[in-house]
Amino acid sequence: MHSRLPRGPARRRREFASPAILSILIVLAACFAATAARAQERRDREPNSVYLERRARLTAQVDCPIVLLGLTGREESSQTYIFEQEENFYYLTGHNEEGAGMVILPAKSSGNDASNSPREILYLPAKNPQKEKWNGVRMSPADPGIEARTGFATVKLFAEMRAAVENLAKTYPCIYTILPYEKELGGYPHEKEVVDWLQQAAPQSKLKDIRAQITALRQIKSPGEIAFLQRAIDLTVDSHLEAMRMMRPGLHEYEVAAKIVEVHAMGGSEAEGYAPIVGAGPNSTALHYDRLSRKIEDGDIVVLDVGAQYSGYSADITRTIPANGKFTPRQLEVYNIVLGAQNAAIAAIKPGMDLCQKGSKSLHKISYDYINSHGKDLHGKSLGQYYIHGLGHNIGLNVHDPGEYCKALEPGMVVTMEPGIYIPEENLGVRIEDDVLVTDTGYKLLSERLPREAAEIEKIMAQGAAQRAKAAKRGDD
Ligand SMILES: [Mn+2]
Repeated sequence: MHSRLPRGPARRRREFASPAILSILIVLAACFAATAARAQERRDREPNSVYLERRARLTAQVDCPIVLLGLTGREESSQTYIFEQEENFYYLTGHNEEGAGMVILPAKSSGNDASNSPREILYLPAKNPQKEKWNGVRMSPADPGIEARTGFATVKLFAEMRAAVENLAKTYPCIYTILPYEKELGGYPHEKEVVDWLQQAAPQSKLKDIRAQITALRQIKSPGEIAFLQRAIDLTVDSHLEAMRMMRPGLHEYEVAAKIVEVHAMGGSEAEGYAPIVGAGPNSTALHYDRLSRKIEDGDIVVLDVGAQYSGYSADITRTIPANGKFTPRQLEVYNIVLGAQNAAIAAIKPGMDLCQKGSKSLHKISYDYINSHGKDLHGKSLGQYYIHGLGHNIGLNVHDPGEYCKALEPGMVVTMEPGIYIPEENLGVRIEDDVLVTDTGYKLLSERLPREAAEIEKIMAQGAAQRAKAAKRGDD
């Protein structure tokens, strides 16, 4: 499950000043500069040739220029905001700094544009030594070797981008960009601002949406992306194992979450893919439980849904474990139904199957039918009604990467498999979630190292308890 919360539009930075507070602002200016958003330092990125090839695959599909803008870094005023590039822009450039833009021309020339005009231009902010004293060095068009660093044959000042778009509008009847997915608030504020900017620069051009073409590319992972995902998954497996070893009644949910984040960060993860979910007892039945405040009690079942981010890519793995190290008979019964449903769905993964809720290719239906035909609730009713979400989704630069649920799976896609049963009446929620690469003939379970069998989980928890007892005894000596 688990979503990265959308960046709050309500927290958009507003810039205004009245004369009365101007002097205060001047005094405080240094403080504001010091607390400006910092850019997320990603551990690694793919070679420039990979981003270049993605752009080439896009420009081969269009007959008009593609114009995209990255995020500005001013989307939020929160003190804890860390700049992360807009995902589609990052996917096509690997550029993770503020205030960039890009114009790429269609591969098939319309015949009107001068053949010697650059086909790809990256626009970057001018060098600002004053700002760099606070925030560190940023790339700029004047940097020696900037073309080789960015992988763009032409790199220009962002201030020149608008005139370039105005010129393109004289040659081409249309411009491709990412249109807001809903008319009013969708994609707010970034996508709406880009469209407003384009409409002002090129009022006569028809704007066309390039989102579907980029999404189609993003769904098939490159070898580099799979390596980053595997690293994120491995860190997340490590944190789950650590959580299993430390879990016991008396801990608070936030203590377990803190350990998970520590394991991720110490292993090189630059951020959490999403806010960690640790839900004990009744909280196990809330899909996106986010308070982390409960003191974990003897007899609780605990849902742990966490994912490290590595080089921009997020894992998404869930385990459900007994707080005291031993599943009750009822917890075990429901746990094994979810595990059986997950195993049935995973076994059926191959190209051609899909994540649609219905149909003969539906993996979801396989998991639902399993759950609905095993076990009962307290009233003798089937359990299908307690399986209240989809089976899985794509992961990638976003923990909920874009993708069509009813589109056939293809080799190179990486999806989650996460059936669940949530029975509030019994304070019993169980979700098991793993990350799977679709291959030519079937699948590869990327999170295989993390045990799913109840007995194996209990064994790891018992080892953790024994280690704690030993450490406590040493402390007594
Ligand atoms: Mn998920």
